[in-house]
Amino acid sequence: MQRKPGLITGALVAVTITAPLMAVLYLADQIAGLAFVPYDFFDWIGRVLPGDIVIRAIHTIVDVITALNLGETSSTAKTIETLIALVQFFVGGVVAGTILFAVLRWLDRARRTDVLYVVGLIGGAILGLPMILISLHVNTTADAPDQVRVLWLAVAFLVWGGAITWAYLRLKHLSSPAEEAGMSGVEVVSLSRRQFLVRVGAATATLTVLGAGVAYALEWQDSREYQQRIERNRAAAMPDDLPNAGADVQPVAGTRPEYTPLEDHYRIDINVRPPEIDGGSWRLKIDGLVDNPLEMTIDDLRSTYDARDQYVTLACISNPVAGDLTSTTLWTGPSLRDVLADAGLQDGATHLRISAEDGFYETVALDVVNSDERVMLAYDWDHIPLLTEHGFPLRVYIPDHYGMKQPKWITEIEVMDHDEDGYWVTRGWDKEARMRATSVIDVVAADMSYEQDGQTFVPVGGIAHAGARGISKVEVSVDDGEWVEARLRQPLSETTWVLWRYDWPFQAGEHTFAVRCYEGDGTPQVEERHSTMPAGATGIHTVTRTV
Ligand SMILES: Nc1nc2c(c(=O)[nH]1)N[C@H]1C(S)=C(S)[C@@H](COP(=O)(O)O)O[C@H]1N2
Ligand SMILES: [Mo]
Repeated sequence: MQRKPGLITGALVAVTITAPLMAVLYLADQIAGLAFVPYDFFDWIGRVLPGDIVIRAIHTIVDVITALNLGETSSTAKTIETLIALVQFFVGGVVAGTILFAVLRWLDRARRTDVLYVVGLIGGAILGLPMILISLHVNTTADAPDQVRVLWLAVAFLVWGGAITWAYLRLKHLSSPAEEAGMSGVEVVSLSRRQFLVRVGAATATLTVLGAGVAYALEWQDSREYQQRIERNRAAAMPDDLPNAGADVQPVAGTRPEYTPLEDHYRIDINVRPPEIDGGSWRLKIDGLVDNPLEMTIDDLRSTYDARDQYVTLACISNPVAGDLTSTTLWTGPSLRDVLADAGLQDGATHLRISAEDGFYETVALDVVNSDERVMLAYDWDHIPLLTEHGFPLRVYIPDHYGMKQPKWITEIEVMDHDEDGYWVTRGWDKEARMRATSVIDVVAADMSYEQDGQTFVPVGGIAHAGARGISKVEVSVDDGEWVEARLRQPLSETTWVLWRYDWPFQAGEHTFAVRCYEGDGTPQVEERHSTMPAGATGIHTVTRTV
């Protein structure tokens, strides 16, 4: 009698079959625009988990990146999310494969081989079906037709189940030394079983490395072309055009760029990979309580309405004090109220629900839209059509509010007679999400010190921002001394951050620098330390330096 292969063997088989499945899915995604389900699965989990868990998880990721100094927060966070997505799917696949192996082993009492194969295929279907449904539901990057995607994924998961069955049957017929020695109850992988596993493992490892390698190269090529597109734009639009080019207060070297290079603009959204929208077939729908529902192409929007340019500092509500989840660029597009006027608002209309390709949505009161021409639909950033990451082909701008109120990749604007909570509000973030006043020390430029009238000065510089409310004053205090006013550079616009500098009369030693700001109307920033949850971080930023 043969001794059936045990569960450790089963787990090894599951590993050797799940890894190439992932590589092949990735390759197919890169070559043929088929969906890469591990990302879809991760995105789906993020959408269905209870809001407080998701918010806490994001908060932890931001904390870890900040504490360990892992680099720019938003791109590092995406890398971490990508890794979690891959590990999660791999572990899930290995567990599922091991369970399938155990089931085969348990059912395998003189049953026919073809029955076991049917069981294996059912196992593949049980794993694959939910993945197919999830992918159809959340994927926004695949460009292959739905039927092709379904067929492809079905085949891939059935092959996965079939391959595990095949490995089980092969292993079963290979004897183990334990039974030769008459032992039982101890799992020993025999030489021949081991040889089989090594051979299968080597083959699938090759497939995995080759598949993933080629796919990665293709993805890298794409991102390089993307980068080149940004660089061409950089050469075309130089910062001399900036409206405050003649400002007399110059930024201290080491202060963050006043106008963020486009590729450095932070990116936050609920997708491992940003939705890829075909600009040609995309339409903006405006419906609900309107006299004439509209369906517009991006060219309609460009040609029908006057565009306005607005320099904007956007910030994420998850941005900690002095964090890097905030950036500044030029937004271009029509006022939302001009576009809405063409749809004809009906009596009783009070709110808009703005929905996006990725299932994200937010609401905004019509009073806000109609009273502020700066509420706009933006199709360009930094003089070029929105990059995929940042909402191509269309996003909305709502001054004075955190990014969570401003959907990217928008597809529909529904006019309603009531308010609704948006995506992040239902998950626990603040409903208003009004930007907090905040001020940050970017640099204590000891290497830029200079002498004047026998006194050495060290320039200290940074930013202050209060949404669309402006900054009237920034003050710096050294070693808990008196608050001294800093000089403010004329900002790019009333909706961007303000660069400030304070030329500090130098004293050698270790010093602690603190900064605080006042809004346009004189309201001081909140000095009390508070975490980002639920309404945005507050607190004084301090840095300690030995100069
Ligand atoms: N469709 C969609 N729009 C979205 C989001 C999203 O997840 N999906 N995230 C919002 C959040 S939380 C922020 S902070 C801003 C960030 O915009 P950016 O990535 O272009 O900087 O996008 C907002 N718009
Ligand atoms: Mo955000």
